[in-house]
Amino acid sequence: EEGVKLSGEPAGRQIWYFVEEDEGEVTASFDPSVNPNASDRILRAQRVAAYGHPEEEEEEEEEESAAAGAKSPRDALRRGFMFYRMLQSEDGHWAGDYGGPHFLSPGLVISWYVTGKQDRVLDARQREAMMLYYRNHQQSDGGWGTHIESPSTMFGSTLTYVALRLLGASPTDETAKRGLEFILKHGGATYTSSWAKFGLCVLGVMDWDGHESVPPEMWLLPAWCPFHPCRMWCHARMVYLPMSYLWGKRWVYPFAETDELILALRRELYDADSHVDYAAIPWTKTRSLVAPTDDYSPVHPLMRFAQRFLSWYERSAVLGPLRRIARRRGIAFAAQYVHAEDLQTNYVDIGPVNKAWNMLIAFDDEERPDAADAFARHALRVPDYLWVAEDGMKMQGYNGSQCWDASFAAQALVESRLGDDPELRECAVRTFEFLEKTQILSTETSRATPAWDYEAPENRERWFRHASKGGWPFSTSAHGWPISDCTAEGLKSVLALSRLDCVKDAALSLDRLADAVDVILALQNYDGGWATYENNRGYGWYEALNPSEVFGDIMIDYGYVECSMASAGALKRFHLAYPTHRANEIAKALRRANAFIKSIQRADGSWYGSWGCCFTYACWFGIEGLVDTGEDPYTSPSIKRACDFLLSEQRPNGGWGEDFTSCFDKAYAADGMRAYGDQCGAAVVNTSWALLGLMCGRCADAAAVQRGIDYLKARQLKSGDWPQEGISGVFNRACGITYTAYRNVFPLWALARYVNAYAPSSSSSSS
Ligand code: LAN
Repeated sequence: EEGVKLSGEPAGRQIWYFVEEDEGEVTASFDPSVNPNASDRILRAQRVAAYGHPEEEEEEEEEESAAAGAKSPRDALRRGFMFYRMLQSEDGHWAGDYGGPHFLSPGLVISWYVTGKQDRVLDARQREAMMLYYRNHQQSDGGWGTHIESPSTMFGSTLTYVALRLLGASPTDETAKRGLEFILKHGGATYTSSWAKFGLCVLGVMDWDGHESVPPEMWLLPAWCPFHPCRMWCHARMVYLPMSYLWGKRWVYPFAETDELILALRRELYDADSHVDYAAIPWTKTRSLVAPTDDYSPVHPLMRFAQRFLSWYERSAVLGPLRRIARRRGIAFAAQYVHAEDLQTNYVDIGPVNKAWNMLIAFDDEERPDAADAFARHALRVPDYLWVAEDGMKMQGYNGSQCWDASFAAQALVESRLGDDPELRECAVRTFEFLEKTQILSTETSRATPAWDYEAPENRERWFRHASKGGWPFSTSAHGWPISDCTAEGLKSVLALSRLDCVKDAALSLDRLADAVDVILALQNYDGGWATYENNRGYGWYEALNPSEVFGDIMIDYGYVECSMASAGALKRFHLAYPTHRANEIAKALRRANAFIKSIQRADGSWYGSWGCCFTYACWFGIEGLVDTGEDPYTSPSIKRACDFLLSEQRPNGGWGEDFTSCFDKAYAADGMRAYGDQCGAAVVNTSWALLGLMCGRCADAAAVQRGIDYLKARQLKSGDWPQEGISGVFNRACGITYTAYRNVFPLWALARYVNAYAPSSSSSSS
């Protein structure tokens, strides 16, 4: 874009460009019934080719694998790293598919459509590849799920159908026809869930009367008020923010009344025979409708009451003049807040949902200081969210998982003791360089947002932000929102890498490490646990006000076993390296963390995983968290119970497997992975988590651990890669999300731990 530049991007930006020769690589032959998880074949093939993987080596490998039975864990480990290093980008991060949810790209498509279908937002190639993705993921009942492994929901289906039509599919198109059949069979679009209704209202295919109130006045409440949205979990807050602006204005696509496609959708979405008169639909009565397929968190009676109160407030004549003034001021505040979020994140925005709506606001709001180029800047950041795999082009759940994945790769590499190996040294150095560049620095030195002083206390307070300086983000420093466990894993990683000879001299200064420690210590909650981005600011009863229907536990930032283990572990490792810095506070923090982690252990010895699938993930965090906070693995009853739980779930073939339904149902889905794992229902990622936990807990059943390790070896592909099985990430209880790096980093890490820490006999057998 002429004249418009994004501010500095030190590392990690992932963008797909169309190159003529690649045509045809994204194919319609993808079969979701075999496995809806694409395995990132396009990227991986390109990286391996770019690395110049020599043909001879392939042959050598063939020979080697002929003697597969003799392959030791150490060989599997080396082979795995030799493969994984080829996927590393020049700047040190590992790119990968972070897709999974089906409700994200339709928001972007709606935003593209209502802002005038500009190619700079989505060009023809991207639109075509998106259509292919929708076609590839249509299920046998004609619908689409909330995410790739979910049964069809109205949330996924309505949004995808509308996006498909906006991108050019005709109503007689086979995919569109079957999609619409699903929607109508489930009652028509009035039965879709609230976030989908929002998109339909913006587009002009649902009346705003069919949408519950999202009053922007809520931002004007005093901050002490328990209902002030600053207490919400930041992701919910940042979604309801642009929603409040657009709802407050009852923003509708300006050409809705004359656009043929919009008029056609109004006829299609509600009734099979087009008998329903769109104008005659009793919208205020359809507001609260939702199909049973979508109703994961039924709206609580308290929220229903609040919604009725708000709709009375909306109609009240007496309150009219007051409401109009408050509305105007509320919208003005929301507009400024959206602008601040754009600046703080370099127009990336915290996530894909607010990205689409903030972009629309940048288009609409002519009063903001950057009005001249705000939309152009937003458009430049759209590709950051788009990813291409063999199933087509998708919008990712974030602008990538760069920092998170790199920190696991780093720790696995150090634990493997291969970091100084001549063949892996460069990989270690690059990983360190990436992590160094990705730490969020002070405003003056930040390479992310030089123009915006987000660290200034007045800005932080005004926009309800926690301190950023010293933190690490999940993706890139341009994104800039630090997270407790990303900061912690970042800190653990740079500390670990700094022990390598090849990194030692570049190690970070104590100042920078101490800044990270400050961020982590400040994020510990009164109960001793750590939440995700911020301290716990709200109350448990807030959940009764969750209006989303499809998601659970989104209203406040809770304490999680994952964030708590990571944060405590980082403090512990920092303390070992710098025993005098904030020593008393760290000791106290670790004691409180220990009590918190124990307090959330379940009766069966397990922990529930909120961000990975599921109990195997959380048990690893739980056990490691207890060990890091001082528990002796040989004597701790809590650790023994956790190990016993894991052992009781081991499959006969030595592996472990559970899938997304564990998270959804909050009960171990022992048969889950049968669909996309192996025939016994085991899978490499779950197996690795279970093994990491068991080995950290010094599990006495060495034979069980050995069988798990044999399983990982047996599942390794000749190339050194592992197969892509079921979806391994999750959020908000009800949505799966893809982590393509997990199938490499976790088996590698488990093998590394086995070889160097758990199985003394194999570690003595040379290197
Ligand atoms: C993420 C990704 C990272 C993840 C971990 C760091 C792994 C976790 O330990 C803490 C929670 C966090 C930060 C997390 C929270 C929820 C996110 C942001 C996501 C799963 C990525 C996408 C998701 C976001 C909410 C998706 C957009 C959808 C909405 C409902 C707003």
